[in-house]
Amino acid sequence: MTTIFEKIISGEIPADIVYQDELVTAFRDIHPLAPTHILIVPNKAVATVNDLSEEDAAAAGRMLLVAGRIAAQEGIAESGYRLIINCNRDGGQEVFHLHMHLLGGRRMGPMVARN
Ligand code: DGP
Repeated sequence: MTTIFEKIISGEIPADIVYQDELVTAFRDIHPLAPTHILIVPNKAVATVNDLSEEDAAAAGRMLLVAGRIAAQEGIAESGYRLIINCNRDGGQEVFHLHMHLLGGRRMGPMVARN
């Protein structure tokens, strides 16, 4: 099933793209939860972390490298930031195209809400 992120990667629908290469694309979240809230996604449509295979290792690694580079560009590398990947229902995943949230520009608070 095609997700909105595939259309962003291909340029079919607009997004504030901050980085793109042959493996990954990064764009600003439409509903930012912090001054910097960027999504980093593999260009290949992988639904969740559960669906990653060995052939996706380069893209998965690139997501992490790009996160650090973008954090530096955004001026939050030293102050710090949080990287989040939600998976399926309990993780709170809404869009089923693997994505890493890069959040920063303010204190992020507790890692997860206590129930
Ligand atoms: P998650 O809950 O981890 O699946 O997060 C999905 C994120 O995707 C959520 O923070 C909002 C963002 N999002 C959903 N639709 C769009 C869109 O069309 N454009 C952009 N830029 N972000 C979107």
